[in-house]
Amino acid sequence: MITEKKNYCSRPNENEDTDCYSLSINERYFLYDVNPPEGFNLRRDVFMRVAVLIRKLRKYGNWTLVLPPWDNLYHWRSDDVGGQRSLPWALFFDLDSIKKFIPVIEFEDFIKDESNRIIDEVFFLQNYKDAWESNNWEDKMDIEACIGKLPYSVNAKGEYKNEFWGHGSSIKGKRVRCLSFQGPASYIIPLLVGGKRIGTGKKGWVIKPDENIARTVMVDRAEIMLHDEFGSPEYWRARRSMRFAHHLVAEAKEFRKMRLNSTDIKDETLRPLSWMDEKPQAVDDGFKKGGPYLCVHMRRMDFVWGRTSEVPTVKWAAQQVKNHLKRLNLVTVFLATDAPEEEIEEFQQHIGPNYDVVHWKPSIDLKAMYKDGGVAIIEQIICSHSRFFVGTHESTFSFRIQEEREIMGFNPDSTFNRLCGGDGTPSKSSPKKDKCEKPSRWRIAF
Ligand code: GFB
Repeated sequence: MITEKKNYCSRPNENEDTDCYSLSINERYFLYDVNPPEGFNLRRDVFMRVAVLIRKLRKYGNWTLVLPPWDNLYHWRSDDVGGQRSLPWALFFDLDSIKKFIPVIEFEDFIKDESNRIIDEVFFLQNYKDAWESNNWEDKMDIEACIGKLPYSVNAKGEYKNEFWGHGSSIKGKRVRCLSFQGPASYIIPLLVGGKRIGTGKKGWVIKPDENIARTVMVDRAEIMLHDEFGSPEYWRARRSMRFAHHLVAEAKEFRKMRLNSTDIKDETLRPLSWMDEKPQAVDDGFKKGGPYLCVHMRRMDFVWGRTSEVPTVKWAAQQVKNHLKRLNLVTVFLATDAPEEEIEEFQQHIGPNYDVVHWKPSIDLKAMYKDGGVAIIEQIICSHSRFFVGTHESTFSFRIQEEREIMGFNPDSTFNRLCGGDGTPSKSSPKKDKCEKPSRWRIAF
C-alpha cells in the first residue's frame, strides 16, 4: 500500500517541460543487459545511454539503476585468474563517483532483498524487421512478436529463466515481452512509468504516470537504445562520473612512476578529486603535457581476422610508431595490446634497439585480483597519461582512452590519431602510405 507521496519535477536547468508528478516514494529499479558478444568498452558506452535515461526517469519516480555484473565477457579469456563470472562494478569503477550522477546499486546487494529475485517486467529489445530498409527513420516502439528465438525459457511455475549474469538459478522474470525499438533511450520512458501510444515519431506517446506499474524492470539488448544526447554536456557528465576504481588508478600511477618516469606533477596531469569540480581546459593554460612516452593501442585478435584493410600488420604498426617517436623526439613507447606474446616480441624486434618498448605484464597474483578487465583498464589509464596517443581504427577501447584525454585537457592533435591499416603498401583506403582517414574528433562539452 502506498502511504507517502512526493513531488517529482524536472530539474530547473533542463530545457524540458517542468511538469511535476505526485508519486509514491517507493523505490523503482532499472536493470539492463547487453548482447553477449559485446566487449567491455562498448558496454561502458551502453551504461552512459542508460545513465542519462535514469536521470530523465527520476523526474517520474524514485528510480535506481542496478549495475549488471560483468559476467564471462567474450574477450576475457585468461584461465589463470580464478574465474571471471559475475564480477561487481566496484572492481573496475569508483561507485561513489558514479553515485554523484545517478543512484546505483550492485546487483549482489539488490538481490539481498528476496523480493527482488523476481523481476516484474523484462523488455527484450529487437530492431524492427524493416529497420535498415526504409529511409524514413523515426523514433518508435511497439510490443510485437519476437523476431528471433528468445533466450529465455519458462519453468513449470510460468516464470522466465535466463542466465541473469550468472545468477540464473536464483533470479527469474515474471513477464518477458519483445519490444521493437528505434530511437534514443528516453523514448522508452512511457513503458516504464505509464503512458499511452498516440502515434509514432517524437510525439508518439503521452506519459501518464501509473502507480501500479512494474516496480522492477529489465531491458535486455539495451545497446539497441541510442544515445539521447551524444556529445552533449549531459553525455560528458555521465562519462566523467565513470572514474576508475582507486586501486587500479594507484597501480597505474606506480607503474608510470617506476617504468615511464611519469608523475602527475611532472606531467601536469593532476585532476580534481571529484569529476564535478572538473572545468574546461582554459585556453590560456595551454594543454596538458603528459608523460615522456608515446602510447599505442594495437588491437589484434578478432580485429585482425575481420578488418584487414583497417588493421596494420605488426611490422607496419611498428614502423608507424617509429615515425611518430622520431618526430616527437621520444624514445619510449608504451604498448597496450591484446596481442599474443609472439606478436609483442615481433613488435619489439621491428621497433629496434634505439627505442624502448614498455608493456604492462602483471604478476599472477595481481591478475587474479584485477582480472582481464582490470589489467586492460590499467593499460588504458597509462595510455591516457601519455604525451601522444595512437589508437586502433573503430576500437571502443581506443575511444575510451580518447575520451579520458579529452576530460584531462590534452591537445586533440595528441589524442585523435590511429594506426593506418594494411602492410604499408599504398592501397585504396591508405593511398599515401600512413595518411589514412583520421579518427573523428569527439570533443568534450561542459
Ligand atoms: O573493450 P572492447 O569492447 O573494445 O572489447 P573493441 C575488446 C576487449 O579486448 C577489451 C581486450 O575489453 C579487452 O578485454 N583488449 C583489447 C585489450 N585491447 C586491449 C589492450 O590493449 N590491452 C588489454 N589488456 N586488453 C569490439 C567489441 O572491441 O570488437 C565488440 O566491443 C566486437 O563487441 C568488436 O567484439 C569486434 O571495440 O576494441
